[in-house]
Amino acid sequence: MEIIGARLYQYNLPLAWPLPLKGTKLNARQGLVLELKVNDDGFGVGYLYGEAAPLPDFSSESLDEARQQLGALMSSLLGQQVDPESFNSQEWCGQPVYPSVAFALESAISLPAILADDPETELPVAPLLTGSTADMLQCIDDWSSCWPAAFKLKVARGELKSDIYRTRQLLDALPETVCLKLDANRRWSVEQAVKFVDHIDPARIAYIEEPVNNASGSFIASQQAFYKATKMPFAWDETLQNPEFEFAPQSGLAALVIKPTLVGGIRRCESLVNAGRDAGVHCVVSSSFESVLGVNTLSALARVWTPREAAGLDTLNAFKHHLFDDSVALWQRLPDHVLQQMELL
Ligand code: OSB
Ligand code: MG
Repeated sequence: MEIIGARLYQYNLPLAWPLPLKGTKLNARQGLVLELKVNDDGFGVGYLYGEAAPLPDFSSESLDEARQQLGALMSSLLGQQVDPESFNSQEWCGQPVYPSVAFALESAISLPAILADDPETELPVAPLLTGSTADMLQCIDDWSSCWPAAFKLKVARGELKSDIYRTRQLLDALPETVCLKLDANRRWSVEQAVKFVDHIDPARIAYIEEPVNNASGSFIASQQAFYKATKMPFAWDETLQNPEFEFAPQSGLAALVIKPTLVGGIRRCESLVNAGRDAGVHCVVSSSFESVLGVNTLSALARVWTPREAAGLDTLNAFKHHLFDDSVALWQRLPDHVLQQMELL
């Protein structure tokens, strides 16, 4: 497949409510959409899309940095042959590529291969509980479809006592067969995490993502100390974003929460999925508040890599409106009214 054209667009989409991140609240989401015009041996001329949307507080790179690097890399790809099965942005570039940029490039170029493998089966998703405790209880009360195996809940954002109280209230409101996946984003001390676990029925918690801070020397050692003290399974999330991280099985490690926008592209994520699967660790493909374009690609990846695993893709509700509503067929150019919503860079 030859790359015969490339454009970069920037979107700015209002969010439905101020989205709490680590230090800030986000009112609008900005990101980049890469459009590649390609000439494929079998198909002919068509368009492929990828998204680079660094998330403030979570991504190592800023939007400006991603824009600059992606701009330079897409120019270097013009007139070049690439293989959708194996294109690796890191190898192409010969130096470190920002995670969001690797995701945009590798997902655009790999899209024909990903969609060729897509079983198009229905993907289980773990719904995200958001808003106030009352909002969450209302959401459970209003639930009318089949119950998912688990909901996801953020903890460790406020007082420990209110976390314990809220978690117990939600567990009481849910059917006994439904679990919670908790996410503490490394905010608890081991003592706090132990106290939390003491008050919660462990049978109802699938795992806690990165429960504790690095007071025990390293984040890895600290999560292990948490597990030793509680026997509550944990999951790696932030840890996977370290480019030096190499997978090793650990006692208590239940899952890898893999966010291609933050971890860096298809090839790296694919190798984590394979390593996790070989070790019998669950792999949960997750989003980072990308637009519907990025989330569609993540859904396809989840169906290909982990078709029976509940994915962490319930983030589109955070948007007031979407870039587009109908999905766009492979090779087709996005409609003009969609492209015109964005700034051409
Ligand atoms: O910590 O899991 C996180 C989204 C953006 C950044 C960080 C996180 C998240 C999510 C995504 O929680 C939703 C999910 O994982 O289910
Ligand atoms: Mg997490």
